Amino acid sequence: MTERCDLLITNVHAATMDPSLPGAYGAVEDAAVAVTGNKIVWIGPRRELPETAADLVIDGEGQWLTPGLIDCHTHLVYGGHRASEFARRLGGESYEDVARAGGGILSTVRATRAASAEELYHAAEPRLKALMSEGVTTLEIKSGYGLDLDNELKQLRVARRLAQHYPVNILTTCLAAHALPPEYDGRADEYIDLVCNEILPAVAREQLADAVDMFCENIAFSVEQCQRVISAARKLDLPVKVHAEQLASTGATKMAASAGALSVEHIEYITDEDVAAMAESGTAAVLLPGAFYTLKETRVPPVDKLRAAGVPMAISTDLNPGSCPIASLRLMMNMGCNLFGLTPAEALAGVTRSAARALGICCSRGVLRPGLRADMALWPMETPDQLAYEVGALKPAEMFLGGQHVTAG
Ligand code: DI6
Ligand code: FE
Repeated sequence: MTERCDLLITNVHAATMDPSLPGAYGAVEDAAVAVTGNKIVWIGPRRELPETAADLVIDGEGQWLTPGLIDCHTHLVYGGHRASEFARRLGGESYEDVARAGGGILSTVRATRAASAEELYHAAEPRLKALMSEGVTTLEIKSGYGLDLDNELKQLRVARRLAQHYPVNILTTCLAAHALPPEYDGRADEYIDLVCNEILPAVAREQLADAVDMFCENIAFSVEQCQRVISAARKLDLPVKVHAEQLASTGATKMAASAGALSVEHIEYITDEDVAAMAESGTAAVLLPGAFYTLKETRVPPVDKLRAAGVPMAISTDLNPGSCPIASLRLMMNMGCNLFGLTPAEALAGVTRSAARALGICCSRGVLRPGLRADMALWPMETPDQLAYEVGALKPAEMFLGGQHVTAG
């Protein structure tokens, strides 16, 4: 009997990233992929494909097909820029010095509050297009530059609006506990009350966030304050993620893991015990080499230990105006290898399978396998190692979102 499907891609090599297949890429050479609706229905060696009729057949011309890339940690909706701070840091001031002097995140809060939703939307578009042009089919966008009810809602609505207008999946995260707004100076606990009792419930009512994040750091919120945010998120049935131990060891990772967080992010300063806690709870590590590079950090996250413990390691841009104004996930893959010691295959897993884990969407995305979404990128390359090795010129020849052809960026 002849099978039928909507889209059939043949004559491709597939880097499925399926861990149940052999090899670091779960590669299937000379493969075929059948798609019906928005899902993959068959994938395997072309010679094993059952007789199949398709509405559209694409000859992949021997190129490589990968899952669409996933940027699982961005702050890409914001007002203004911080070029002057870049110059100050080059002159010797640290990120913390600038933050404590009222610059840093708070400078972007002022610009984001002053911007209209329309202005934020237009400022975000080129950043989104830059990511999409490199094969990104799913990304996360955090709030955290509003720091009051109206402005947090404004940022999240802009993120949702981008998702309506661009062929890309966007998950949104409420990061109201990002920094202490100036009007709450000296009253951090009261600001956390506002986050827990007003901002998060309002965000949940409007279904504006898919998760809740917080900045647990000496220059931001304490472990106890973050625990309160996590409890509030739990009551609203929202999963949590934590910016943890980027600048110092604080205990944030252990707390987040024991609270069942989806991911902890940055984690340059985590200990062996923290790694064990993450392995135990299934919390993913999100590595952000662009922030490490921009801030000229020297302490690298313990990649060998995370690998040995089997903790999924995602890689992301952290795209933001302060610690990583770099809209290139492919450059982050390269930095993940060169700066943190990942292999090229781990770098690709970091922006596909493990990034899906960090977002809580691994049942639908991040791997090429029957039953999962047909979000895919086709690359003119000879080996998937090229994705971490080359930056700038290698772009996807074709991209598919839920089985539909999309024009990159
Ligand atoms: N960690 C980061 O890397 C970003 N936020 C955070 O909590 C930086 C945000 C910024 O500097 O604007
Ligand atoms: Fe961040």
